Amino acid sequence: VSASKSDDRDPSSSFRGGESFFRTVLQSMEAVYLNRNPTAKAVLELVQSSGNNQICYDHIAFRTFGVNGHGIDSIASFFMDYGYTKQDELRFPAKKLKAFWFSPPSFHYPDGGSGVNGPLPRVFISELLVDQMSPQIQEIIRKYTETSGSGKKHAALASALGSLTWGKPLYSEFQQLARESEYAAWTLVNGYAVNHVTISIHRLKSQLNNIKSLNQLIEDNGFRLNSEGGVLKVSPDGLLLQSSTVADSFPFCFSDGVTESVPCSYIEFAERLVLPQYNNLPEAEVKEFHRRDGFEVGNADKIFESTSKEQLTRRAA
Ligand code: OOG
Ligand code: NI
Repeated sequence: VSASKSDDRDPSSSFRGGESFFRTVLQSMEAVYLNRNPTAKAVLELVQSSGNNQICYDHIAFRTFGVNGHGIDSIASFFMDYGYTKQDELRFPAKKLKAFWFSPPSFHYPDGGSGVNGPLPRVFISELLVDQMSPQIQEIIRKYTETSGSGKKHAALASALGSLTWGKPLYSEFQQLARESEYAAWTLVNGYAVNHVTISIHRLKSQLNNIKSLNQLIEDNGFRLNSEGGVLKVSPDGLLLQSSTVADSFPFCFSDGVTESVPCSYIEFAERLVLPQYNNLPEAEVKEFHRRDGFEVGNADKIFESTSKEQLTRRAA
């Protein structure tokens, strides 16, 4: 769909065929996400219907178990095969997590391309530092990752299909993980499913292109935003502004026959301000690379809470 005739003839790129496959995989990951997460879907439609036919994704995010090849690299390898570059590491010692973000290759994209057919998103992948968990938790995580066999080699496929690479756990195992790490419990039942997509707010065309107006619209329409540390997360340099909804839940059939509601995914918003050295550029000339890049530990630490029980059960304000 995405490769035009002139792209196919472009001798500077040996990648044109691959790009269309890559985007199709992203589209499948997105379809799983939109089907499972009614809030994310409704929010995307709301932003679109408010005058933004084109939506750019700032990034998409995944969670993994950092054990025996099931961690960051399992899903990162797919993105790196298609031209992504590994960037900075982020550490979250209290949550026993680490993360890397990956920058996209710069492809052409069709005019009017939106979402996965627009400029490619950054990718944010985290992993649970499994070795640092209690022996009981490690045992459960190792049991399921071992039953997945070669599943770690097919993380992207699992994400695109919306399927776990390991067997369904017992409800009691989910609860045990949740008591020690809500991230671990989330990953056990969601696997490689997209954790969130993030709308690039500064690239919106309407008056919604600042995060304060966007947050207002979201709340006016009855959606709840993650309030951890305040709704608006601001990096120390003041240039990366983020917010996110509270995750949806879905009924999960555990292997012991119990069906219980578990958290799934959320949608995030990011506004990247122009770097100080480019402040004199006319607005029409500002490109994405003139803006604050990367991620911020302090923001991310609070955004992780979008799937926490505390946020999900918070009374509507
Ligand atoms: C990721 C939270 C961090 C960001 O943009 O900093 C994040 C997660 O919830 O898995 O998305
Ligand atoms: Ni994010």
